[in-house]
This record gives sequence, structure tokens and C-alpha cells, in this order.
Amino acid sequence: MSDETLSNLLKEDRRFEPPAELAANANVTAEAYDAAAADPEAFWAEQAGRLTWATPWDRVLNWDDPPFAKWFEGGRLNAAYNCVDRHVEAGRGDKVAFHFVGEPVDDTRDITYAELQDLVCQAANTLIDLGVQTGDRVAIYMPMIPEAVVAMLACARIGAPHTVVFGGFSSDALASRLEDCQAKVVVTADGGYRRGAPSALKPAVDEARVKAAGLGHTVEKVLVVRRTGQDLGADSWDDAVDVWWHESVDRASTEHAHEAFDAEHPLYVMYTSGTTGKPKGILHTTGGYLTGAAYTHWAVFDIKPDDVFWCTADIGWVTGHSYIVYGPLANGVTQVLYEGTPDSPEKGRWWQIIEQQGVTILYTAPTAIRSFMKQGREIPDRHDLSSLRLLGSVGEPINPEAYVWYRHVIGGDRTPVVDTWWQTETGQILISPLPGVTAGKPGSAMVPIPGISAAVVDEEGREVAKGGGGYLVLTKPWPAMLRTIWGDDERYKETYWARFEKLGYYFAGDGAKLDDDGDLWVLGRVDDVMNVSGHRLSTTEIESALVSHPKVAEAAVVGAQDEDTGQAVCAFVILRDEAGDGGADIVEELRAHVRKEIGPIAKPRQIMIVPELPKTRSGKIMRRLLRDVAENREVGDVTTLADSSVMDLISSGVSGGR
Ligand code: 6R9
Repeated sequence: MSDETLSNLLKEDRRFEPPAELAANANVTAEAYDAAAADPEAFWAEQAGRLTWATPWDRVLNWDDPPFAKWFEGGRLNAAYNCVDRHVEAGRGDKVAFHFVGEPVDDTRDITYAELQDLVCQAANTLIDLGVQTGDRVAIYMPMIPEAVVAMLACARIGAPHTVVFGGFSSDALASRLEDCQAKVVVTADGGYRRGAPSALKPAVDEARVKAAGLGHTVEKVLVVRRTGQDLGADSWDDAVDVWWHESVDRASTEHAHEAFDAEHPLYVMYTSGTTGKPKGILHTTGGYLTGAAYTHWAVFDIKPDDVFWCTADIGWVTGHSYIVYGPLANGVTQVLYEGTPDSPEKGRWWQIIEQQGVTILYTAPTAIRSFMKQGREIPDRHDLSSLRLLGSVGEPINPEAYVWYRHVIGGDRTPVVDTWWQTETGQILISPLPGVTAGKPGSAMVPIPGISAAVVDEEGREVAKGGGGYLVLTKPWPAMLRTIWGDDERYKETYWARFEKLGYYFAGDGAKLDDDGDLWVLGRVDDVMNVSGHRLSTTEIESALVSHPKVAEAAVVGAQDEDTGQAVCAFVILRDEAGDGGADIVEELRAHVRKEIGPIAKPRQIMIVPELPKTRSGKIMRRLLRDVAENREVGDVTTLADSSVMDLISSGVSGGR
């Protein structure tokens, strides 16, 4: 990308200074940046000291054979011990680890660290009874219930890498993952609750087991939590394979002597979709990953002992791994774990939970924020949200308007917003404001956190000047980085390291821009950049321009082939509830608005008003499917959509036009 590229940088001049009290007591101050930059390895070694090691490491980083990193070489530790037992040993066993809030109202339960320790030991003993040995893989396919966390920690405790698969994924998706990582055991539930009704999970595991067998892989045992008690059908139980959790884990011993594993012992495999071909199994290991997750959770969220932290991600997404399970538990905090959706049984459910549980830090995704904007501020306004002191965002670039709304309506203008950039592959937050240091700028992820080296570079890997745009790269290894793609070192090198091989940079696949202050704006995946009459335009920028219009709640922009201009801008727009149908001239009004905000070149050729947008479970818009609609093609594979009926709604109901 050249400098002319993405030249329509958002003109954002709003700044939000850290609140004085937060700044005065912040975990991290501005000095941390220089200290870490002077000696990153010493910095990360200091952070690794947050953990309890059975054997100290000999070498902080072994980068002799790039891109294969070894962090804390020679060190040994147990991740589950670090997340649970050591807090109990330190006399904090009575502290609540999770305020669990089930989907059925009133289905709540508190689990202390001491109780969590018992549960994890029991589950570890059961997994061992089922034949799981250190190094075996265990798949977890569950709703958002405490047993999902317990299962993950039990795996970590015995050194059996877990692979968590979204409960919303199909049996095909599950089968291919079971086969790819050769999972020996699956932990699941009869079902979970979704919008007030039980929704079965176990039948999908049965199907996946048959499909995996067809691919030549045998799953030996399935451990089943009884969550909904729903009828699973007569032939859904195979005594040779299926084991009830309440008949095994609940009866198992609460004593389990943990063992320390090598710092590079595999902790988990998390599948993430590639642009082509089969999903990539991202491998994370133990010592470096836990260091990165624990430090960033403490630093970016300014964690204090009395905080009540709520990360709304699903456990089947990397955000749930790093910021529900490993980071927060390593730091011994109290969290909310919520099973349900934001708007069931009523639209204010999240705000009610914040009020009831006294949540102090909320970490969620822009897609959720935009859907609350769509519903209007009256709903959160009915609740007392004054316990909140910090807000976080992850998953996509946050549109400046959504950022300001989040800060103002949810945070009462008291709370900093940390826009955190990272990936499944990076394991930990890498680029983010620090709440006690950074003056926040709506829409910008700001600068790399201490200890991280990132850059925006051109095609040749040269750093762009301030005001320029290009590719986001990481120029030095970091502790929670992926170690490889499970079973495919070549694909690992090819996907992440080949693009800037000579320079040894990690290619993140995101486009970014540096503004005149040197702050970073992530513009989305590089394949989301369009070329209109030779001008490079970012989908994110046009989407943010649309969202800044008072009638618009949400927008997705794609480039569709166009005979005249190469690509043309096509926008799909959801209106705010209070805007009704937007009025007869809504399409022209919005086209004019984009023209005014960015320039004539960005004016959409087509705007379609739609009721919903296709999204993955982690809230990312699947633009590939919208491109199919914009180019009048049959819509492609929808198996990773959170709600696969959305595409029918869009295809049948598109209105508006040129
Ligand atoms: C944690 C997570 C990674 C991709 C990443 C980027 C996008 C995530 C972002 C963001 C702009 C942010 N992304 N956070 N873009 N600003 N704060 O989302 O992991 O599911 O692997 O997605 O998400 O495009 O490359 P993952």
C-alpha cells in the first residue's frame, strides 16, 4: 500500500484523558514503555515472575531457529496450579472466582477459588480415569457454564492440550477439528439454554464422532454434563463411550497432585478460519502464554483486588481463553460468567447483571455496542451502572461513534475505553491504550503495550511515515505468540512469516494507518481493502462514516466488481430503532453523508437497508457473504455464521438501490 492509500483518515480530534484518580493509582505508568523497550527480554522475565514456577527458566527467549520461538526455556510450571491452587494456598480460597449467571433468570451460583480447586481436581481425576494421558488432546464443546472452565483447567492440570469448539458450530466443523488434532475425549453437555429454550449439543457430538470415524479417527470417550436435562432420544447414549459428568466427576476425589510441565508444553489448540482451506489449529504453549495473558490482563485492565471483571466473550473464542480463563484466574480476580445472550429474556439483561453483580470492568465487542446503540439509550439508562470504572473493546475496529456512545452512555463519561488489538495467533493483547496513561482517541488502538514492537510497513517492509498506511507487522517475538499451526509447520511459516521473510517480521494480515501523532488505526483485514478507480479505500473507514449518521446503527461495506471503477462501494446498513424506515430518501441521504465525511470517491454505489448482518460467533461481519449478494452470486458457505438464517433475510429483503 502506498501513502496515497487510505488517505481519507478519519479526522478525529476528540481526546479523553485518564481520570486523575485512576492515573494516580494505575498499575502501569508511562515509564514502563521506555524500560521495556530498553530490554524487552528482561521486561518479560520480570512479568513471568507473576507466576509461580516449579523450576526457574535458564533462558528467557530462544530465537535461534526463527520463526520457532521458545520462551522461558528450561522453566517448569503448572497452568492450573497458577490459576487456582496458589490463590487458595495464599489464603484467598473464599474469594469468589465466578459469579455464574445462567440463562434462566435466577439460575445463579457463586464459585469460590477453593470450590474451583476441588472441581478442577475432580475433573482431572475423571479425565485420567477415562484414559487421558499427558499430551493427549481433549475437545470441549459446551455452553458457557462453569464446567467448561473446569474442563479447560482440568486438561491444563494434567498436561492434556484442550481444543474448545464453539457450541454453535455444526457437527461437521466439530468432526474436522476432532480429526485434525486427534482428540481422544470430548467433553460436552446434553444441551445449553438459548433464549429461554434448551438447545441440544450432545446429538451433534454423536454425529461428529461418526463423521470423524469416517475420516479414520476414533474418539474414545465422551464426558457429558447434564445441564438442561432434555430428552436426547433413545439411541443417543452409548454405554461404551458416554459417561455422565455427575456420575463421574461429582464422585471423584478432590485430591490431585499436580505435576509441573515444561514451559513449552502445549496448553491448547484453538482453531481459527483461514482465508482458504481448512481451519488452522493455532498452538499455544504454557509459560509464555500464561505470562502474556496475566500481564496484559493486569496492565490493560488495571486490575485491583476488589474488581469484578466481566468479559462477555464465549469461551470458544480466544478472548474467552485469555481473558476469562487464563489471564483473570492467574491474577486471582472475581468474574462474571454469563451463559445467555444480551437481550434475553429482556433487552436490559446485561445492564441488570452489571448492576446486580457490581461489575467494575466490562470487556466486549463493537458489534454488541452497536446493537445497544440501535436499541437506544433508554434501556441501559434504567439501570445503575455506576460500579463501572473501565470499559474494553475487542474483535474489530471500534467505530468512533460507537466508542463515544460506549464511554458516554455505559461509562457515564467516567470510564476510559481501552480498544485492544490482538488475534488468536498473538494470544495476548498487543496494541492498546493503558487506562492510567493514554489519552484515548475514539477509533484508534493507539500504540503497542510495553514490551511489544509493532510497525506499519509498505510492500517492501519499510516503515511508513506518520500519516501513512500499510501493513501491520510485529517486529520482535512476544511471549504468548503462537508456536506453530498444529501439525503444519510449513503452513505456519508460509502464512505468517513468508511475507516479510528477510526482515523476520510477523505479518498480521491487517491493514493499518499511522496518524500524525504516530498513533495506530487498525483498518481491518487487508482483503477488506477496496480499490475504487485506483484509490484504496478501507471498509472500516466507510463503515464508521455511515455509523456516524444519527439514523444508522450498523453498517458493513464491501467492494463489488464494477465495469467502470474496478470495484464499487456497496453498503449494507441497519437503521436505529428510533429511525423507523429512515424515510423515503434514506439511501440518498446516506450516500451524501459518506461523500461529506470522506469524499466523493467513497460514496457508495449502492446502499441496502437490511434487518441484520451476517456475523461469526465472535461478532465479525462475514463480508465474503455480502460480496456474494452485492455481486449477485449464490451465497457461499455459511457454516460458521452465528445465525445461518440471516443470509435468507438479507437476500430476500434487500431494499434501496443505486
Ligand atoms: C481477539 C480476536 C483477529 C482479528 C484481527 C483484526 C480484528 C481484533 C481488533 C481488531 C481492530 C481491534 N481485531 N481486535 N481490529 N481493532 N481492537 O479478535 O481474535 O478472532 O483471531 O481475530 O480481529 O482484524 O486480525 P481473532
